[in-house]
Amino acid sequence: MRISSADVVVTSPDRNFVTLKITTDDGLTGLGDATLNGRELAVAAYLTEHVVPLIIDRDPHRIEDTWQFLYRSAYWRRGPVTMAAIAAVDMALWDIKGKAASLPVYQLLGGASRTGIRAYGHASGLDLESLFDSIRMHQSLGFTAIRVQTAVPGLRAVYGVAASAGEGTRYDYEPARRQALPAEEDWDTAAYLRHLPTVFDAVRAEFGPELTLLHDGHHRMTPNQAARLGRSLEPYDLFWLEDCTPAENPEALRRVRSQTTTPLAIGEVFNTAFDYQTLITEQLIDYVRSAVTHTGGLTPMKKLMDFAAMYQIKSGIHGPTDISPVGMAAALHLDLAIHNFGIQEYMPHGELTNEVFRQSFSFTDGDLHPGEQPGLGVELDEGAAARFPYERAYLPFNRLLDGTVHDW
Ligand code: KDG
Ligand code: MG
Repeated sequence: MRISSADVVVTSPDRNFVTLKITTDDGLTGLGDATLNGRELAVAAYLTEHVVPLIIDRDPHRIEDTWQFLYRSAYWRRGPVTMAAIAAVDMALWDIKGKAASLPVYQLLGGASRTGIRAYGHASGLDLESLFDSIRMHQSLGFTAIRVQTAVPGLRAVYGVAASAGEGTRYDYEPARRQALPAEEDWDTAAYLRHLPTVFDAVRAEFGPELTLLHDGHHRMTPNQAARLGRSLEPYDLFWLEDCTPAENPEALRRVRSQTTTPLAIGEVFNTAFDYQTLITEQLIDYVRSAVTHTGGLTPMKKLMDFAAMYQIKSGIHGPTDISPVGMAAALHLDLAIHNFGIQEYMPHGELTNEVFRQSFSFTDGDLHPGEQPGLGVELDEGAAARFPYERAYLPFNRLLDGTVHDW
């Protein structure tokens, strides 16, 4: 079997997605997700101009060799654009291998280690009332684990919080924000550190001790601030505190770790196992947050999770709406197969996205399952995709109250 063509499809049903479709001379097709939110066309061009010519006529079964070839032969290693492009090829080849073997990809990764994949959803609120409504809405959908993000008094627009309670209590990382320039949000760490523990206190009082709660700090704190927050949240028994400090500096987590027992998760902006080396070997984190889409695909993610397993570190694979259904399906096959699964993030996609990407994964009673279709179990409706042309969109950015640009 040989790869006969590879096409890059850019489509914007509810938001922008970049998908690689590989076709073999046997007529099998495989899909890979290459979506890099806010920089989509950079990956599309990298694939079309530099990667597609390299994979035509290769044997699609040689996944490891193709991965090493694309990673090492570029000379310029790592980076989100490169690794998203390699991930798309890798996912598409696993999809093809599964179809050729008539097996779902999780079977090729070792088979199921569990019956379902526990997922967490995103609740948010402008005040306690709307936050409680949002948590109840997620519980009614079946979620047993819920991320809690809240507005902060005095701040206009905050990461992770739906702009108004009437908006369906859903915050999205664009598409609502499709506009010429990035939207500006504002930030004040001191106000946040004062407010957040009071919100978790109220949530625990309302929902009791058993509901699994998570929180995302989205890279905004210094190590000292993060240590203080971790300590002040200890009474509320979080499943994890995510991205408490900016991810570029793994050493920052030594300080945080030594000061608090609140579990730590990091890695959604990482793109190789090397980014985790210190964090894993020094056991500075509890959960690996990488996306299969941004970390070079299933091949390196399986290795990364096996490495993490040696240090009792578990998975918490990134799954917001900017991961396409193809990237999501890849995550679910891995989640089902690995021993050290922790939890899976799940933000259901919109209706238009589900029209373009026909999926076979399911969500029942709080658990996801990738389904039993051969391969990844997602098919692209190219006719539907063509109805939604790319629209430039940016992620928001943050300014402190004095106007200084801050981490978003
Ligand atoms: O594109 C950026 C989003 O994927 C990111 O902000 C979402 O932090 C995020 C999360 O935890 O899902
Ligand atoms: Mg996050």
